[in-house]
Amino acid sequence: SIEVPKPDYDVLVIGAGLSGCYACYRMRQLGVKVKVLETGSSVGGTWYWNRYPGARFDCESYSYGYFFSQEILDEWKWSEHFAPQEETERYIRFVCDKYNLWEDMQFHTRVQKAHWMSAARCWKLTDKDGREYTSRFLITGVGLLSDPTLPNVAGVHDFKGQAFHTSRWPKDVIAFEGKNVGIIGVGATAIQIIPEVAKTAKGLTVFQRTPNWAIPLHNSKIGEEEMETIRKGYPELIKRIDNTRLSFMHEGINDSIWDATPEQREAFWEYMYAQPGFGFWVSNYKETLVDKKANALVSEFVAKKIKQRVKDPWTADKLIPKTYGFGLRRVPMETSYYEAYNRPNVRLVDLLETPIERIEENGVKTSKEDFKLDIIIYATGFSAITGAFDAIDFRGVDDLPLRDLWQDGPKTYLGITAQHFPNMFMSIGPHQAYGNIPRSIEYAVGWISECIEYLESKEITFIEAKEKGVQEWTDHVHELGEGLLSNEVDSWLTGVNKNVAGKQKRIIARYSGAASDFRKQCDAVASSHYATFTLA
Ligand code: NA7
Repeated sequence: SIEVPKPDYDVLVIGAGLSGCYACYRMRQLGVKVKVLETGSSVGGTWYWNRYPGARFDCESYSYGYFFSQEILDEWKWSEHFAPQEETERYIRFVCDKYNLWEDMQFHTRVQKAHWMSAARCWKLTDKDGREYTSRFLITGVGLLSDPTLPNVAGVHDFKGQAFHTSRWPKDVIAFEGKNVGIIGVGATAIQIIPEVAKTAKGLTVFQRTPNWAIPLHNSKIGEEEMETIRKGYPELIKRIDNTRLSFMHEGINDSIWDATPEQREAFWEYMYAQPGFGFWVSNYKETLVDKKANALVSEFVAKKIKQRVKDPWTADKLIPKTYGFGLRRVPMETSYYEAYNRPNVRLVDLLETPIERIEENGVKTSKEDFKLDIIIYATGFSAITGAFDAIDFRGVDDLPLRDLWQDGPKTYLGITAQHFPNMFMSIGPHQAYGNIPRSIEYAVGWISECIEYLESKEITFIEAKEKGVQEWTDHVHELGEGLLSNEVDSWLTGVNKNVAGKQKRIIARYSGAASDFRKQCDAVASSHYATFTLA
């Protein structure tokens, strides 16, 4: 018989973002040989790539950081309620320093292929430079929003000025003084960067296709004393977060909009609009995101706010979404976003009225006008959720491409595994509970680590999701999505990206039940010793 070479590693991890760093930590705790492969030059993932001006959390810093280590909770000081990118990047590096994770990480390594080798019972990864790596298990930490996309308009590569996608922002400071800048897109990213660019640019033109419903972030600094209070409150905060639907610190409420008088509603919304963070979105009347009439009322309130804040009535009207209601896409959180349009140097262009015809050497040409620009910023988003998987040639049993398996939408078991892809585990894969992402990551990576620990203890070298499990889980995820108004709207949450062939149609890409229900089901599978999997 042919001798099968021993794999290089027990576990390979793709990506050194929050998933990959934590997976590295857990694998080392298990005492297995692990290697993390990362495209970038350092750790951070989302917080490494998205270094555009204004990039910051819109989830409270202390609810977003890792919870797994008491030492980290005790030692790290957050300086703002919603920390900026540079602080978060520093935080992740601090964690890697603390647990000396660096030595098991390899940077400048873009994984291009991940193939399951049936005979050798291992994964073989190939990077962009043709180097190969093998391991018995594979953990993907490739992120949810990590595969950036440019607009599919003619001439994107013709522009001679500086052009950046927000998530491929250079490390050098980009000066906007004296420059005419164009920003394409008005998603959560654009809504963070627009007020920053507006401060110094000579001219800023915002090219908007679909307006979004944004609400104020109300960020503020955290002093020493407040940080002490936050630290003391961690146990309680962690408990609270465990029980909220989206793992944010904001809790859903049970109050019905129909029990409130118009005056009470108004007062409640005024109060919530003045609160920091996602509260207005997730702690609103219980019908807001499921009942069209209720949704129309809250949308009317936010529209009124936009009209109050934007002086020019044409611009205000254009900034108000007409095709979908408040909260049905991921709500961007803003800091003086609407006020930016009151500056004389800022202008909004409605692409629904006057679409971009092409990008030219010196700017953007719409159906009506030529805009001469020095800098173009593409805040055009990502091929979300499955995009980072599509970007790698994943092959399972019998060389089956993952892209083929997921052609009509993802099919997973627990959002963590897929049939025909043995010994592969996904941290925040499709069909997992999203919301406060590090919470999803810590759970998934924890589940995966315990699973690998069990397999090792029983000398089991093969685990694969079964067709029945995948069918049932995928059906379950689809059922949970029924009745949610957000699933009737095109956005990255429903897997739509008009710039990507094959992403034109809405899919059910995420588990939309409560995070605690998601965890209960995964816990039950672990308690059954993974009885619903094929083990060998
Ligand atoms: P998003 O939220 O996907 O936003 C992308 C924006 O870019 C959105 O306004 C798009 O308009 C616009 N876009 C995309 N392609 C085009 C073309 N071809 N022409 C004009 N406008 C275009 O990405 P973000 O980076 O802002 O945020 C992603 C998530 O990261 C965010 O939700 C947070 O969770 C963090 P459209 O709506 O498609 O008309």
